[in-house]
Amino acid sequence: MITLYNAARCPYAARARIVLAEKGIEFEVVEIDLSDRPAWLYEKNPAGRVPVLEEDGWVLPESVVIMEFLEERYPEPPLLPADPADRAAVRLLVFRDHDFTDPYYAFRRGEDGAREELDTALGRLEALLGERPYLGGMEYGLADIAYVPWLLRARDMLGVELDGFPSLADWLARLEQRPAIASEAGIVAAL
Ligand SMILES: N[C@@H](CCC(=O)N[C@@H](CS)C(=O)NCC(=O)O)C(=O)O
Repeated sequence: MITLYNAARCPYAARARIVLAEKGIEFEVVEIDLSDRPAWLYEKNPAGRVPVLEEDGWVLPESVVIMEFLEERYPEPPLLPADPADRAAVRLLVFRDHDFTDPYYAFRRGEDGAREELDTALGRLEALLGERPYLGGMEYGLADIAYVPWLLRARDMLGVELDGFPSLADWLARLEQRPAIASEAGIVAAL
């Protein structure tokens, strides 16, 4: 049985939630209050962070590693492309997620100049999505799942309009047609 140590507000945990939902995996959720987290969480993840995935007593932290583990453990439906070069391109995009998340958090903290930096980061995604339907290429998958939690939060919690980024807005609208992403959008709306 799979257990997800989760926090609804956490975009990293959202990655695990979405992959689990896309693959139709049954799992239990243990919600962690990060402002008063239990001491035992450090036994599961010395960093004291969520998400943590547990499978029959074996624990795995780190959202990117969790996504990859789930992809290998439950290969259907595939969320990575078949071709090694295409897979590497997805992994590179995920590896560089901080190019988007750093400006996002700077904007959330209200730092000077952060809005411009966030717009630059949004522009990079817009350029990618002007060339292909999904961040990872022709098919939806882990690259989209890795970024969409921040896009939903930017739009729905931080009031970032996507009007100036039509390919990105279209990508987000297409993703929200998927039950796994619609469910995550619902979680964000309830925060
Ligand atoms: N690199 C980690 C980051 C996870 C993370 O930062 N989670 C946040 C919540 S969104 C957390 O648990 N924060 C608590 C803390 O930093 O003490 C991952 O990808 O899973």
